[in-house]
Amino acid sequence: MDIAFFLSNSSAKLYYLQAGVQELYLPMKDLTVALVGDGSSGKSSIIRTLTEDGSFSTVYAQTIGCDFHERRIKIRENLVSLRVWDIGGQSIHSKNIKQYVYAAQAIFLVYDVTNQESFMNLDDWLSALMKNGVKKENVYLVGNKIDMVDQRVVEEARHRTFVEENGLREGFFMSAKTADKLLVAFVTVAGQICGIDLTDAELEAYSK
Ligand code: G3D
Ligand code: MG
Repeated sequence: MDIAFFLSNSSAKLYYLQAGVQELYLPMKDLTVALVGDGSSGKSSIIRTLTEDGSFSTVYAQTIGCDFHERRIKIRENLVSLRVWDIGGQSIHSKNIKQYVYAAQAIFLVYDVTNQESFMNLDDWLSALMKNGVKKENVYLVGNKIDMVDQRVVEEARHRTFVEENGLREGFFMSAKTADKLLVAFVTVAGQICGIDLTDAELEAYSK
């Protein structure tokens, strides 16, 4: 079975199971986000936190060897089907990377702000993404584990310089452990994909 058909079909079924009657009439937009970055930077934890409220599904896509997750977010009068891919333990050189990033409108390039090496390896991750046809303007830098204030070794200024020098779309900080600033990052990207310019006050409502 074609993977795209399988995913969209299973997504539709879940939608009807989970959505309230009112939501059935909202326009639905799809947003696919792929998480990449060093092992232990917190990719799986980010997804776990994102889906903690249970409004969620997980499908293991055997064909490309990574997990597919989904969460619906209501943004103004739009319902966004947020589909998140977890690369699992695959390495930067994996042949599967191409299939994995292929369908994504947004790539979250994740590093751990307490781990210098995970930041140094961003160049390699970015080249791997470019080699696989990803556009830099679709890449968002994510500095995770900001709750570990005392162990932090990558300062905000270096994060911002990396975003600017590499022409990435935007940078986010978050903590998968405390959920601080996590949902708002996904909502920001969802707003951009939907062409909705969310105000600071609206974004604040999604901040923790
Ligand atoms: P990965 O999927 O990128 O490989 P994981 O990373 O999500 O498996 O996380 C690796 C370890 O970092 C886990 O700890 C996890 O609990 C921890 N972690 C992830 N995000 C955060 C965060 O925001 N803050 C803190 N303090 N820890 C985080 P273990 O001990 O299970 O290996
Ligand atoms: Mg993982």
